[in-house]
Amino acid sequence: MKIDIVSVFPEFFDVLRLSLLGKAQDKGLISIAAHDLRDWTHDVHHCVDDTPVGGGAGMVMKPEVWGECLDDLLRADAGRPTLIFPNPSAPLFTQSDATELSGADHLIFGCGRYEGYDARIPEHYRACGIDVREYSIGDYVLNGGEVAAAAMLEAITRLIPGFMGNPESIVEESYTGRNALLEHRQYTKPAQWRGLDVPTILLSGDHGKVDRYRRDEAMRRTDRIRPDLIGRLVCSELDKADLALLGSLGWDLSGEHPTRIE
Ligand code: JD8
Repeated sequence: MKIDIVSVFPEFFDVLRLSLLGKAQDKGLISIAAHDLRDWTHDVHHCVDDTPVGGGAGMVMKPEVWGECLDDLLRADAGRPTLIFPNPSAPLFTQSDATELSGADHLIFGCGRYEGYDARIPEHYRACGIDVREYSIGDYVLNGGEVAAAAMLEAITRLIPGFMGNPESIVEESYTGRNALLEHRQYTKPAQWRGLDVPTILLSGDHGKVDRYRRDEAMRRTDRIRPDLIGRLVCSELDKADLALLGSLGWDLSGEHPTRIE
């Protein structure tokens, strides 16, 4: 996978040379290049922004500069490119999006700053037939798209086959798959620590009981912390123990998805 990142702070992405992302680059699984948007300006001040049309506070990123930059990166394309713009006013980026995009040939992240980028930038490239995505990473406001791009990039690349040392480690994770649940709590040695014990069942050596305990805990945590995820489960795909537990937690299981009994 080829990854280009455009930002007025390209040095922000030096961090991507660390840890697994660095190893994945060394293994040739991915290539990551961060570009300074100002390299595509032609004025002495390297201006990338201007006042909002219609008035208002702040500055908006100029379409001309983005257009010249993205045209160059798309021209040097390595397959079917996907253009991704972090944007707080866009749909939430999910594990499903990360899974889909982990199969992409070429990702180009466009990181905005100021009040954001001119809306015609994504509009233009969609009109050119490019796969353009705009995503938010959550309901809070950041100062720019760089943190969001790094988060999405990590969520995507860790799913690329060969990226994680142990592929099993991404199978049971939260938010993964059609019937996604939050993960159960994790423990390691020692079994007693500062008067706190690990759950006894985990020490039983009975893998069937341990699996059931972890599944029940995942259900209980999801019910408490993210009941919206319970509402997305498919009842016909749950086993009897799942259904019994959800019923005991106050969920109606008569429909396609669980609904909270009011
Ligand atoms: C891109 C500029 C800053 C946002 C005026 C503060 C994503 N979940 C998220 N929160 N914030 C962003 C995000 C923020 C950005 C840009 C993403 C480009 N800003 C702007 C609007 C209000 N300033 C984000 N993904």
